[in-house]
Amino acid sequence: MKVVFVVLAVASLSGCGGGYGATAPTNQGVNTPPPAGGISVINNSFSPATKTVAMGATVQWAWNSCTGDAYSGQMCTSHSVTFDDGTTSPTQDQGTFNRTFNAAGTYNYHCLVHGAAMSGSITVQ
Ligand SMILES: [Cu+2]
Repeated sequence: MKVVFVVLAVASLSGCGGGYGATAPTNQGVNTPPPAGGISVINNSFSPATKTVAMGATVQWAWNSCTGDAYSGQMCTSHSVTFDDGTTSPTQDQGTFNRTFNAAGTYNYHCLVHGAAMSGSITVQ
């Protein structure tokens, strides 16, 4: 028993020394915090859901829809930012999307995957 224990301990030590991330899951997700004034895409809502910006402003949505960790595995849920006027982000489970607003008005959007239950609006003044 003692010999087996020592062998296992050495094996796990060499595993740690084999290079950081060498055994990490390949589908590890990446959450992206939104920049100041940006909007977080979470499960299953936009935060903040309503926002007012000045004409000419660029708004960034950042996907934060991955849960879990590197040990148990991460689950990343797909969402989109799809405006009523047809402008849309890809349906994606991580990353960002930017839109610049050059005309005043209210721009309603929702997630193609989750429908009206996951919606928001940008008011441009
Ligand atoms: Cu969604």
